[in-house]
Amino acid sequence: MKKVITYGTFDLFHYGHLMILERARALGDYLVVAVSTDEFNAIKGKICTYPYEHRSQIVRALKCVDKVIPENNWEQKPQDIRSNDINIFVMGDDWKGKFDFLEEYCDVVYLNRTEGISTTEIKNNIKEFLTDDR
Ligand code: C2G
Repeated sequence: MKKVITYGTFDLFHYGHLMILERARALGDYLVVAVSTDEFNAIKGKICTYPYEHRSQIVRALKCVDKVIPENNWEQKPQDIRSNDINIFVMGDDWKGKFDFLEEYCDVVYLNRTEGISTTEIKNNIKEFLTDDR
């Protein structure tokens, strides 16, 4: 069984998130997704709209996701890879090169991001919509 892992915040879940998760899952037979906790997002400098409980529940509900674990810090990846018997680590290519050190533990694959959508763009679109209304 080829096991894949990927990490992310997955706030305001959107098509780009779905694409990376489905494409990550398609590289193997089992997908583990580590969802950033609210505390870790504070360290990443990200303020989430949805709390961890909701973000992880949405990810867990996807057909392509087999297991969800919390991402509490930057340092847990090697341990996650070992304890989940991971064969492939996947991230979007905005992270290209940043996780090459994990090649000591498993294959590292960067998949190209889905263009034209991001949590930030969604927030900006809503802001524009609301100001247009006034
Ligand atoms: N993504 C994508 N296309 C988009 C937006 C996001 O492929 N249009 C991918 C990102 O490249 C990432 C995943 O979706 O692989 C999750 O993105 P975020 O929720 O923004 O996660 P991030 O803040 O990058 O956290 O330790 C790693 C971090 O937890 C990653």
